[in-house]
Amino acid sequence: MEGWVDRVKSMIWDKQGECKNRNELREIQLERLKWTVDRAYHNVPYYKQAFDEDGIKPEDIQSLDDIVRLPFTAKTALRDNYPYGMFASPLRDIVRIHASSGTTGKPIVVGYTRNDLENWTNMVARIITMAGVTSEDVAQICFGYGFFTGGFGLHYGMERVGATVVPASSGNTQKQIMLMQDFKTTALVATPSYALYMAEVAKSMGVDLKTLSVRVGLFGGEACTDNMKREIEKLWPMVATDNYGLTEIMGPGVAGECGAEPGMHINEDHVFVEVIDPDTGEQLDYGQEGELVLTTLTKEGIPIIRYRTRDITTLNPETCKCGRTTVRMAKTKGRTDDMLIIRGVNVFPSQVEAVLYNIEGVTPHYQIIVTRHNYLDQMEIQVEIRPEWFSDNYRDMIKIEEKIQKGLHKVLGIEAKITLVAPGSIERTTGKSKRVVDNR
Ligand code: DLL
Repeated sequence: MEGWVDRVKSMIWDKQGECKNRNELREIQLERLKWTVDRAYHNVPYYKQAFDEDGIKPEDIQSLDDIVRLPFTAKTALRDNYPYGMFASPLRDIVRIHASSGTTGKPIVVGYTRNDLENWTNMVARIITMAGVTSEDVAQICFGYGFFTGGFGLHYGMERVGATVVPASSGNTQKQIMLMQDFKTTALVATPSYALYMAEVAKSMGVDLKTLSVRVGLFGGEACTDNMKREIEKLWPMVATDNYGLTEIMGPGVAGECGAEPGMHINEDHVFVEVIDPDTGEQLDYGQEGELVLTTLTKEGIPIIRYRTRDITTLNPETCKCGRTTVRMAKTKGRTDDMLIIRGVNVFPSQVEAVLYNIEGVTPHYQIIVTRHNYLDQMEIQVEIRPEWFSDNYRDMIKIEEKIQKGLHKVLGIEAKITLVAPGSIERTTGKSKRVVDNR
């Protein structure tokens, strides 16, 4: 154990940045916060108007606690100011654009200056090192390259660490498996649901995953729950690590797991972190569950103040065994906008998932379908049965359905219709999975 902790401690990309004394870190944060606020106020008309409406001036920020006086930024601000309205730098200084499509309307657009790209690359390099990847690794990046920040973000971080990058992008799954065999890939970068799908495809190709060289997975872009992690580690010969980020703030590189203790270290010298009560907007203490709110501290292209991520988590400020002093965020419970209200009960897809994972015979592939009949919400959960459990015996199937129903009732206190579906019938994704279809 001691040897292992020493090994983890030696895997720090930027000791100065990641293991700072917290008082020193707070001083740097304050200086950077003042710079950010000033930049936003004087260069982004949206922020000038928002500050003026609240009667606040950049000079009012004299301590980190003053941040609560600043207005929140919501996704709509970026959407309403499409495409360049939130930029604080002239386009001639912007060297890269990324965007997040969302489901409706115009995408949100973000721009990076050269310095932003440099910082981003270092932030991702830290997370990659935390996960245990080094210049000895061959990293296959199966995130989409393009507007999505996943592909390019991990790509540049991996290069900085010195890993051999295989920019495979997403899709063409059989070829991905072939590349992994031939290139002796040791690090897989993907969404966790894509790793599960890849395992199925490998099986159908007759490839035994245990014969591959993949030893570590860097998963992000969507939740990698503890259950998903266990399932992936059962199927693949790898340790699955989680990392978190979002386009509005930067992309991947906001936070990542070191493996020494639970939680994802937040790159706090670049991002100021708060958790708030999503209903009242009040800042919560460490350890209390609420919505993650992030403020960029070094971004030139598009500074963002108090961004409401909608992701639900808790923060832990204790120094980690790995030696890093940065605050850790817990795996997210879900998004406030993913939360379903079914007949008044709050339901997160992650709660449904946790029940399913504990029932023998079902797969992690499921979808929640919500409808409304006679003013009453109905929740149906379609879940795939494992091929070896798939049977014509009606009774066997009913037994599994009842088990799921009971499990859900225990956790959520509501009734759901369970529909077992044939193996392979729920749509697979090479990117982020879609768990909920709300037809209300
Ligand atoms: O998903 C950035 C990213 C790419 C992070 C690759 C990590 C790896 P967006 O497409 O803007 O950006 O989506 C951001 O995805 O607010 C969360 O709801 C969710 N998300 C991202 N990573 C995680 C994670 C990228 N590790 C939104 N756990 C965020 C849970 C995650 N949710």
